[in-house]
Amino acid sequence: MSVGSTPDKFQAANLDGAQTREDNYLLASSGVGSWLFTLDHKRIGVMYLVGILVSFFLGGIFALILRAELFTGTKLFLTEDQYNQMFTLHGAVMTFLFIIPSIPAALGNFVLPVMLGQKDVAFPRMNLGSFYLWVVGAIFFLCAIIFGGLDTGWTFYTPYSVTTSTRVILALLGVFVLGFSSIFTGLNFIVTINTMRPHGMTWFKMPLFLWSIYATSIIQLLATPVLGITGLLLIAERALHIGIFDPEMGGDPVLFQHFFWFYSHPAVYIMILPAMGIISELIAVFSRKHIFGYRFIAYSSIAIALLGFLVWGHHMFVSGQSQLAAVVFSGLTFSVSIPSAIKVFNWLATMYKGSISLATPMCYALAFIFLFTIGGLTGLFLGALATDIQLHDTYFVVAHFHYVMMGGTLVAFVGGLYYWWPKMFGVMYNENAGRLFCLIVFLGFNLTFFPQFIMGARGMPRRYARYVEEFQIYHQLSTLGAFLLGIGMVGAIGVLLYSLYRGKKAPANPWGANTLEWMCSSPPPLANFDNPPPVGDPYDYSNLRYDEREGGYVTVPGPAKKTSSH
Ligand code: HEM
Ligand SMILES: [Cu+2]
Repeated sequence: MSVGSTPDKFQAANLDGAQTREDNYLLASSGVGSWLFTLDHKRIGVMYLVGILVSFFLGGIFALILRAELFTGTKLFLTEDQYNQMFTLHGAVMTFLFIIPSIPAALGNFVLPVMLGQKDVAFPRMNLGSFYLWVVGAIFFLCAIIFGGLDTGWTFYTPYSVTTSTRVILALLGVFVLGFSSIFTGLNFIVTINTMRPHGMTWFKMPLFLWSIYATSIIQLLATPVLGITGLLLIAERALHIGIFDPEMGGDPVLFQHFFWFYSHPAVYIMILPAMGIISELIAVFSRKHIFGYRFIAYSSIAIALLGFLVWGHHMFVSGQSQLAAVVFSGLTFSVSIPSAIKVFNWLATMYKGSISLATPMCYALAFIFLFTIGGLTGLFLGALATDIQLHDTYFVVAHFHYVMMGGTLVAFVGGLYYWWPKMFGVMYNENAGRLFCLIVFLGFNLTFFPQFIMGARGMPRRYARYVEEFQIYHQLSTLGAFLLGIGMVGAIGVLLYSLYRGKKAPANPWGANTLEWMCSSPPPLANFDNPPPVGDPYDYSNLRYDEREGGYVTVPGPAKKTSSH
């Protein structure tokens, strides 16, 4: 491909390092108002990032409180009621405020238009609107926490959620508003990808991160309304005493579970698909090899999105649904493993004989593959009808979903954050510190959650504040791991924040990637590109060469040259 025609302007802007205000979206205008009313997707992405990290911090504190209480089987400092509230808030904040919006709304918002060589998303006002809906939803959550708490679990299972005196309605209003935020983001991304791909970027020249965001957006659009309506029904039932889900009033609690999981199973793919998209980018770039099986990875994102709609009943094997339904849901559940496994095989094949560089984002990508594989395989134990009867509602489930959500999505999010950080803020972080904290996160994570598989398989139920002595050793390992993990996470974010003050100036293309966002300066100018950048194969690295003077990669014209590994 010919990227030799990269406009000279960009090169010049990077080389002398003197950016004007227009060359840098962070400086383009100043004052609080210029951020709060901005329509620039990059600034909206940064605001989301701040909000999401604050939520993560809050959810993390709740988690450490829970784990500390569980250090012994008897009461330390939480009553049973307080314990119930604590695990509910931890789960609800992490799920609704952090992990669902994390990659699409923060990183996606920043990266997607630049990856398309565009100035912005299709509907910039709607984009800002969806950020403020997120803020309003978060405020409802905070109000629920402050004015009486919530103790239903993040799943709001009926009939308990109809009868508890905690603030179910406030929390549900929060979920409802957050749902609209998610729908708007998805809609915006679908329209942007459909209508704003630059000349030459056919569907199959689109970076895989964008494929994964597209598939995610389809789920956000189709599944989220079901959650919103379920929330409204539950509010109506509590406020007006209409019997919908509560059998006391003639309602059906299993109906609630159907509605809830019809959203919430697909929602787990809202969490994991964008993560897989990031991993595809990282594995190719840091192996300096063309991604293996591009089309399989692209199609498998869509397949996961569609199959994900058919398996919700695997959360309900013990709910009293019909035997036939249970068998069918169990069978269908296994079908989702196929496209997931395809991705893992393709990542491994990409790395095979690649020239692998263990930069921090790549360390997170490798951690992802390891942890996600464990999470996915243990999902099969849960998806198989017979084994799930034993494992249902035990710590095995807790371990499973933390391996996929935290070991998967969160690890990919942090990897992606390290990867795009130089682009976002124009500074390089300290590699050795980045790698060190990645290792601590990895070790802390496994120490926290691996013992939970064992205690779950031995019968330790989830959501209990007290337990018998037999389980103590597993809980203690898990609690120690959680604090190690906490140190790792604070360190990992700290390394990035520190770079804002002390980091070296970032070149346009520090990693030698070939997707379009690396063809504008770091940080990007307000309008991203003066001229649309030329589009080529996003995974062809043959024309990129490391340039000492630039401190990053530059595009060289002409036939393939051997690339120096970073
Ligand atoms: C792809 C990423 C995945 C994510 C993010 C994820 C997330 C979750 C979450 C959050 C739960 C707990 C729900 C609750 O609070 O009750 C859960 C449970 C479950 N997961 Fe996954 N999961 C993933 C993949 C899989 C796969 C691949 C399978 C099967 C092939 C699977 C099978 C199950 C089953 C059967 C349960 C219910 C277990 C029970 O409650 O008895 N999951 N998962
Ligand atoms: Cu599920």
